[in-house]
Amino acid sequence: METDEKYMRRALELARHGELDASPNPMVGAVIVDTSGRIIGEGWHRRCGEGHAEVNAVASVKDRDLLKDATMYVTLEPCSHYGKTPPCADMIVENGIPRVVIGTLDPFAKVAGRGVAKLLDAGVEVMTGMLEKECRELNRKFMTAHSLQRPYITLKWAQSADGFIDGHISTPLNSMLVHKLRATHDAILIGSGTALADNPTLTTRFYAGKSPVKVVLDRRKRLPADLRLFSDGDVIVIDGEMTLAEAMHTLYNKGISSVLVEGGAQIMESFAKDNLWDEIRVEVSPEHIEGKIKAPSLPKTDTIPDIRVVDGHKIISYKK
Ligand code: AOF
Ligand code: ZN
Repeated sequence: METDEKYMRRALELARHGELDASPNPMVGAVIVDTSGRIIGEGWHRRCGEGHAEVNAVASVKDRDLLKDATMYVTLEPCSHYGKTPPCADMIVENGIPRVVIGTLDPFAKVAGRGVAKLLDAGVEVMTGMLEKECRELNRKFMTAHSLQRPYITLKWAQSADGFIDGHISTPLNSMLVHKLRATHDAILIGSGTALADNPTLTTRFYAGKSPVKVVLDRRKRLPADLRLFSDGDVIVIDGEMTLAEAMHTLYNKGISSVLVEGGAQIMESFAKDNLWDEIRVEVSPEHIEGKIKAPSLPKTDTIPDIRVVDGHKIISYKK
C-alpha cells in the first residue's frame, strides 16, 4: 500500500509538467513498475491532441517483455473512447499489463467509468482511488467543468486598500503573475463596459504560454470592430439575451473548460450573485486612492482564504 502511494506520487509529479499545455485536456501522469519495484517507464500528457500519459509511459519502456508482469499507476482513469487519440484502456490490454492502479475516475461523459469497465472485462486487476484527493485537486478545473457542464470560473480583480478598482493597482511582478493566470485558463472574459473603457489587449505577453480565447459579453451589441482585443487571437462575443449560466454552458459546449473573469465590477458581482465561481483572486495594494469605481464585494463563503504578499501587495485567494 505504501509503495503503491510512492509510485502514484511520482505519477502526480509527472502530470504537473502538463500545466501550461495540456488544457483543455487534464494533466495526467503514468508510471510503470516491474515485479521488483523498479520504475521501467514514465510518461505524461504533454499537450492537448498529443499522446496520453499511458501511451507515453508504455513507449518509454525499453524491455517490452516486462509489461506482462508490470503494474501501471495512472492519475486519471484510462480513456475508453476514440477522441483525438485511440482508447488507452485498449492499449493497456493489448500490451498485456495485468494490473492498473488509478487515482480518480474521469468525469468526462465519454469515459466516466467505461475505461475501468474495459480493463475489468479484459481481466485486468484494477484498483481505484489511490491518492484520489490529490488527483482530483490537480485537475480542479477539468473535474469542475465536466461535472457541472460549465467552465471552471475564476474571478480576479485588483483593488486599493480603500476598496476601489480604478487605478493602476498591479505591480510589474503581479502583472506577470496575472499573465500566468491567463495562460492557465482556456478563456478570459470581460464585459463590454470594460472593453470600451480600458480597450485591453487581453494577451499573455508577460508569460510564456498560450493566449486564452477572449470572451466579451456584449448584450447591447455596442462594441466597435477596432478594439485592440479583436486584433489577434480568437474572440467570442456573447450578445443577446442569455443568462450567465446559459452563456457558461455555451462556452463549455465550445470546448472551454476554464474562464478567468477580469471585469468589470458589475459582471464580477453578477457571477458571484449567481454562485458562478470556483476561485476568487484579489490583489490589494496598500494605497488609498479614493477612486470612483467600487471593487466588487466578496460573496459569502466559508472557505478560509490563502493570503500571500507579493511586491508589498496582498494576494488573497479563495477556492470553493
Ligand atoms: C487519459 N490519459 O493522458 C488524458 C486523458 O481527444 P483525446 O483523445 O485527447 O481525449 C481527451 C479526453 O481523454 C479528455 O477529455 C479526458 O477525458 C481523457 N484524457 N485520458 O487516459 C490522458 N489526457
Ligand atoms: Zn487515453
